[in-house]
Amino acid sequence: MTTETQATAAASGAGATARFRENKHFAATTSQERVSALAGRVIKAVNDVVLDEKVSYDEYNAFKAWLIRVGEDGEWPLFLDVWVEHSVEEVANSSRHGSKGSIEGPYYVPDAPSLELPATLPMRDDEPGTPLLFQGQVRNVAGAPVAGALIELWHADDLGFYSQFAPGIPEWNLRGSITADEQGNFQINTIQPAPYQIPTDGACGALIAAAGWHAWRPAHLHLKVSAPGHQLITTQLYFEGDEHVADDIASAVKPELVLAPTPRAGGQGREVTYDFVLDPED
Ligand code: MBD
Ligand code: FE
Repeated sequence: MTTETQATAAASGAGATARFRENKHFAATTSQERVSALAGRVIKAVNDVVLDEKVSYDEYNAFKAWLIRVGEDGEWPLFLDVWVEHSVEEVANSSRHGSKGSIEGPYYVPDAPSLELPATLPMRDDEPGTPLLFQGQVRNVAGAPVAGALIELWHADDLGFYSQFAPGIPEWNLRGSITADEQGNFQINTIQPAPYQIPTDGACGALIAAAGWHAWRPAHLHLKVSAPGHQLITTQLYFEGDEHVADDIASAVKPELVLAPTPRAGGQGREVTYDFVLDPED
């Protein structure tokens, strides 16, 4: 039987690689000058490390073998999103005045099912985990409600696995598209996700083990919030008290993004309110 606990790096990596190829359209407009400048700097940075650290042939060959394995395991999306995307996000969102963004990571899937308010994310009858009511309002930078904003929410389950990237989970489990009401308000019922561990059996896990690093991201909700006339924001929200909030391997936590849920009034589980502020389109 296929279960979540048999998720492998190669399977989730292959899924993330295939997804990326399907979804992404990148600018074919990068000029020769820009390619030369960026590629030249990356190559020089690597050469500088070789010379400064007096890298041996054994180390060079281990590096070459590891790079080959990253591709074989489908882990280029994972590697890049864990160790590089945070600085790209910092550049992209540096002039925003509204809510803080964070990295998208490798496990977004567009067109998740549309849910009515109050929403409940698709989940199994016996979905493990603490129930969480996530609610709030979407506003613009002037403080006015943004009617009908679209909130896309996706997150890992109580074992830290994502639907469509680990076996044995229903297709849209813990993924949904929610339209806020006329006042920008939304209410979404879900479960609290578990911390996420980088797969230990792939190339990224091998690097982490060889370097003696830890392999954890704090538990997180992934979100994309958008509305006509406003800039889409991609972000993540974390949970106070999670030991990895202070040392996320993907360097994607910001203090403004840490939630402090409270026991749910008159109900099970916990609840938390978080308001999004969208920047106008430029
Ligand atoms: C994740 O769940 C994630 O959000 C990122 C950024 C990288 C790896 C796994
Ligand atoms: Fe994630």
